[in-house]
Amino acid sequence: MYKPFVKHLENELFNRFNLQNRAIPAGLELKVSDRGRNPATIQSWCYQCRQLRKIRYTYIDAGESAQIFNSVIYPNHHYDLPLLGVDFLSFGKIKNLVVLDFQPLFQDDAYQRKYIEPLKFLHAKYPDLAQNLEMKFYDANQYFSKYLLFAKTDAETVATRLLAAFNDYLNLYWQMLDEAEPLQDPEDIARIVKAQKDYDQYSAERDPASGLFSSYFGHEWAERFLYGFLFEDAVPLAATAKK
Ligand code: BLA
Repeated sequence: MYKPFVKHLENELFNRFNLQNRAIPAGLELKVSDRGRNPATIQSWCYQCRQLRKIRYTYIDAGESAQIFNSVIYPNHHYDLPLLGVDFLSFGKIKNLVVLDFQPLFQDDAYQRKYIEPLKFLHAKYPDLAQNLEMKFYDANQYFSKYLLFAKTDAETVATRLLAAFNDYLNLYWQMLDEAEPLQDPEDIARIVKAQKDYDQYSAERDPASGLFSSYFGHEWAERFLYGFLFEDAVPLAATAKK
């Protein structure tokens, strides 16, 4: 269901950047579950280039029961740009949840004006994908923008509207990256390193997918996947407690 989106992202990335593979820890790049009635496969890809230090995307294919495309793009630490976040999910073809955002690292007004206001017109262009839903797992005011696309929708809308929206958001993101001036002050860079790390910690702790990973692939694999790949700069809670 979301495979055309993966293809689109890949084409964009390979056409625009000089990508290098970025290692995925052994055993995490591909896993097949034989647990449920429907076999589930989870596969991930990870790259880096001069402007982007981590580009990861993951596809879960559990046939009709689940199709999920998830991605985060982390700019190089010289850029304070938001992260590009993608989470497109379908369960049983009926429950479709799509989230697409420029995930802000900071919440001050200057940052909002610079990186979030430019999203306003795109957000307005896709009212069927911008439903102002309430968040249950995450705090909407922390690493989300007010112009995120967030919708519970039908397969028809996914098939006909989402690719255009995805393309528009991606293009704006590439444009911002192009125009961004790399920061040089070590203090600025340290602030970005910390903000990206905090994002990983927050996301690993809240991720509503952890139960889903456990149910398909087992708890141990799920924890490794979360802390060893998806949000590798996060520290598992148990480990912080021991310090
Ligand atoms: C919700 N994301 C979800 C849910 C799941 C995932 C299972 C809950 C769906 C439900 O309501 O039943 C799935 N999350 C994943 C998967 C991965 C993951 C498969 O990290 C990793 C492979 N989530 C993101 C990113 C964004 C994001 C990058 O990982 C940003 C665009 C958003 N996901 C997001 C939001 C919700 C969600 C906003 C709704 C959660 C809420 O209501 O608080």
